[in-house]
Amino acid sequence: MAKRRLSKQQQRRIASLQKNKIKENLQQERTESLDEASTQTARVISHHGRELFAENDALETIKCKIRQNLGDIACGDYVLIQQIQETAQSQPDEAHYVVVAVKERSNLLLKTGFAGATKPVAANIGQLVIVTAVKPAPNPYLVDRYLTAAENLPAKALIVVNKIELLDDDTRQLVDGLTALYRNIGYRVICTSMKQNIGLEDLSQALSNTTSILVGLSGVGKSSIVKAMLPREDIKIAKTSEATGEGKHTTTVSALYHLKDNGIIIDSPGVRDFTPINNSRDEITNGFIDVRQFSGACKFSNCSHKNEPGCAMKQAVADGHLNEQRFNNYLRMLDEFDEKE
Ligand SMILES: Nc1nc2c(ncn2[C@@H]2O[C@H](COP(=O)(O)OP(=O)(O)OP(=O)(O)O)[C@@H](O)[C@H]2O)c(=O)[nH]1
Ligand SMILES: [Mg+2]
Ligand SMILES: [Zn+2]
Repeated sequence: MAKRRLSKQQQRRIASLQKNKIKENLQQERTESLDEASTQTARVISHHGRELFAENDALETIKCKIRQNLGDIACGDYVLIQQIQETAQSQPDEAHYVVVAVKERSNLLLKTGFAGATKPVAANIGQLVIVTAVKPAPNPYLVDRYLTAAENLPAKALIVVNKIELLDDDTRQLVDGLTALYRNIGYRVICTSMKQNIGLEDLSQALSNTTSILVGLSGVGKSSIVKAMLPREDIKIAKTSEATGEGKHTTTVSALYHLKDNGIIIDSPGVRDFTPINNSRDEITNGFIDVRQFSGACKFSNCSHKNEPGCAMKQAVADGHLNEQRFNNYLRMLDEFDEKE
């Protein structure tokens, strides 16, 4: 995991090197003629520095060390693991398996870590569940940034508004507006309360038959959702600050759980902020499902959608076919991208 700031070009180079590394590892896996009997595929359920827990086809949890130079490994990755020969010095609680390769992934959710470094959050994701709450209050720009990440993974997106029993006159307008906006552009929004068991059936059905990851601010109730679905699991939940409603960053590593109806859910640590890793302006456009349908329709092919005549997007806003807040968030994300490049 690089701790220094990387340019876009470096990031792309690293991504391509990592791809080659995966290929090499798979090649190695073929040529090294590993002991077939002791080698198996498993899925990473949590990852702690130089060790991880993986789960095999029989749903046994296996503690593993990680062979060096495998590149990023994330919760949700499929890995090839091999049994280690026990020696007289082996400790009873020591890992008896080693990860020897990371299988090719369908996608990898990254976030911007400290000082601009990228950090893997989870791999092989079918659905991004963007969890918001009445308290701490939802931030539409954060939701839009998560939605661009979902569109570009690509993965389905689902928006949850939790703690709905706390709605009062002050918050109702914001929450109703948000719910109507995202439903209008085609996203599913489920309002829930883990305190009062509201929306659990809808949520449970929306989480079936795919791997979902719960993302959002600290304290919105991501772990509480997993706990409500799996009451017997030992999942840490902490009180939010009375003053600000902010969470205390209780969950520190992503972890994967099995739900009914073939649902798999990954609980992830809450964020203060999330910046998707966009590699081009086109990716940002692709991230806005309502905006992208007007792309290519502007008079000038290099339209900045700001002052040019014949801008199809601005026209769509004027005609009420495109939500102004979404359009402004789109322009804001483009500006932030240009500043970074
Ligand atoms: N009032 C109310 N509180 C809730 C609800 N769901 C969760 N909470 C509370 O919100 C607080 C934070 O819940 P967590 O589940 O730890 O939040 P989180 O999103 O996992 O937080 P991080 O792990 O820090 O990212 C806890 O005190 C929960 O009891 C709800 O529906 N209503
Ligand atoms: Mg949590
Ligand atoms: Zn335009």
